[in-house]
Amino acid sequence: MNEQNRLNLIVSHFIGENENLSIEPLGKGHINDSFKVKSMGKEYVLQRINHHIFQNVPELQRNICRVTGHIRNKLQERGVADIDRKVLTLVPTEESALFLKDNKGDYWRMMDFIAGSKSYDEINPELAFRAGQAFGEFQQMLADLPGEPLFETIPDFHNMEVRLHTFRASVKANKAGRLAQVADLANEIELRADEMCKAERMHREGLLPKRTNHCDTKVNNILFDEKDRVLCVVDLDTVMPGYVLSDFGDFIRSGANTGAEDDRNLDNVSVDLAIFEGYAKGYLQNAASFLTDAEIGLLAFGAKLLTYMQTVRFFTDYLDGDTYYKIAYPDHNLVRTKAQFKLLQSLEEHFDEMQRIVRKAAGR
Ligand code: GN1
Ligand code: MG
Repeated sequence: MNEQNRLNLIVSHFIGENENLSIEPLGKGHINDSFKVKSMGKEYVLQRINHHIFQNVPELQRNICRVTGHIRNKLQERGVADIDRKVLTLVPTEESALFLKDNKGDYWRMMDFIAGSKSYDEINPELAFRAGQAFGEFQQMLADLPGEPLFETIPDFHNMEVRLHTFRASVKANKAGRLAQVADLANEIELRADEMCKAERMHREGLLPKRTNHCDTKVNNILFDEKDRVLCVVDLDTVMPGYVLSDFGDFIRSGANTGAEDDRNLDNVSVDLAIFEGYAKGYLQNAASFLTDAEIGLLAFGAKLLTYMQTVRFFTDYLDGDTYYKIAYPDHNLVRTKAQFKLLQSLEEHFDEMQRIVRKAAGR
């Protein structure tokens, strides 16, 4: 069976047999494969879930179902209009399952495509402000999620101590034989390791709580409408308990970079403080009411932490021989590592300014 027929067949398990189906690749995610499906005037997103990374797909999908159900209820209570564009809607299979496992062992899910939506890889300060409001509100809405804590879809996902442990094991194993040319960079990672494990230490001392976080607040995981108003937060695979530093820091890492995540030209890469300020103001407008002083005091550090963590993650994958992230060319993970490290250096340079911006936006 060719790939197109295979996709058609998979889609039919969710929405039935269909003559006039169009299925096209969608988006730039590094992990799952996404497709836009059009059928009888309706649009959907079909995704092949990377089950090597998300190893418990039933629990993953149950998380998403709980999260979207809870948000939907909140929006209904508030009398919000146009709810179907403000929260994701999963499409079950014809057997009412939240995913399909095919005969090749691949896992699939479908959801409604949010009509008239778009995302950005680069934004301006005003849109960063709106994205900040949206992620602050997202955390706020999930603060009273009933029932047991969400399942950790990737154990220790944003645990810096564990990430460093894995990194060191990869350095030691040097599986792809790539270490010699990047030894200086490995040294730079070690120089910062102790500082970057601060959040884990503070958590153990009871000084930093875990809350329900999105854990992938990449700038392109927020959808805007035709007038650039925020519609919806997407990519809910990693919603789980974590530190708010994650949701603050990962947006800065991805949205407040004057260059690209994988820029070869390091001169392009630096922190854009106007975007930093926009996001901080928007986020704190909604989150200042529930954040502790300690959390607010750590937000700027969160930007460094998530950028450092991403440097370590790309670096680890490069040393392992590219087994985790999709790559477009052989040294892609090294290019990403260097670009993230350059951003980290810029964040370090501007740290005092970032602290001032956060303090002013929080009003404390
Ligand atoms: C991955 O799926 P995507 O591209 O939104 C990764 C994030 C990284 C990001 C780096 C499950 O996100 O944690 O920050 O790449 N997702 C997972 O761009 O590892
Ligand atoms: Mg993602």
